[in-house]
Amino acid sequence: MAAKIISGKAVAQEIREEIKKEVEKLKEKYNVTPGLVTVLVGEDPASQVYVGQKEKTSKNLGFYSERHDLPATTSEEELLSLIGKLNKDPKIHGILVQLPLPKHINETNVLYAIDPKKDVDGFHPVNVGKLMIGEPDYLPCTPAGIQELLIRSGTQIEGAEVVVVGRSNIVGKPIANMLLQKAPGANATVTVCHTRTRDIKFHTKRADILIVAAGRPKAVTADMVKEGVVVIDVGVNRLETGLCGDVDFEAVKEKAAAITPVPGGVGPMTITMLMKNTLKAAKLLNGIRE
Ligand code: L34
Repeated sequence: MAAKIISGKAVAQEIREEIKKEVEKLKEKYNVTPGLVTVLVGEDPASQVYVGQKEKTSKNLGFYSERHDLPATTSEEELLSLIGKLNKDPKIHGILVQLPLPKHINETNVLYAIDPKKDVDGFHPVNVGKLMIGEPDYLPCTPAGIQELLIRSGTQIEGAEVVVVGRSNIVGKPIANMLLQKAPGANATVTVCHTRTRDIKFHTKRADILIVAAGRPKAVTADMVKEGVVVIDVGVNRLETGLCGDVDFEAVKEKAAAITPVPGGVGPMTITMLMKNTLKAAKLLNGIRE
């Protein structure tokens, strides 16, 4: 039996409609317009695509939107100084500095510099810590998108065996943490595999839910999954033949109960969760509680 395809694109659209209505209400009732600034350093083509989508989506939702494209030669000091200004700008509720940054800039310093209240990526150590103890303000966008996809596709998360492949700070570590919380849409048993895992297949074969953020095409093949698994493919690999994920989609979909495609899976959800966080930031910074 072939899998149900979980369309991140469709779910993202549904959530964007919800956000749009809330933005209108915020404007009418409180005269507040959510403001998002994107900062891109350098000319990485993939980053340009993602930042472009973030800017476009924020405009479509009626946000105030600002974009700073800085040359690859920008110094860390210059970037930190820009962030300092954005931290103080009352029009701006969310600050997004697209990663990766050029090698001469220390990423940790930059993430520390963003006001945690405006950290709509959820990457500041304060927000990472709050997530860890189950008191998050801002969930990181890709993991939040994954959880939302699981919930809205009707996947049983509670008590499930979740296996995460990849341990990055952006995806693997936070999604593992989120799904093991004692909370609705979580309460799973979570295993995290990585490059030093002795026998990956041993773990992936046991998964009810398999989340793959390995950064490598066909990191997960059909022999590595059990019948009826739900597969979330977080990978975005640019091959000569086009975009593909980290999962051998064609073969795995014959065994899975449900699977996300690439493109049109997790990617659009990442963008949408950024919008959701920016809306939340606009409320938090203005003391609006609804
Ligand atoms: N600060 N840096 C920061 N925040 C983030 O949340 C990100 N990420 C990751 C890279 N750096 C970041 C993103 O935005 C990855 N990422 C991201 C965002 C969107 C998409 C993929 C990755 C996306 O929309 N993908 C489309 C295909 C787009 C294309 O044609 O390339 C998809 O349908 O999967």
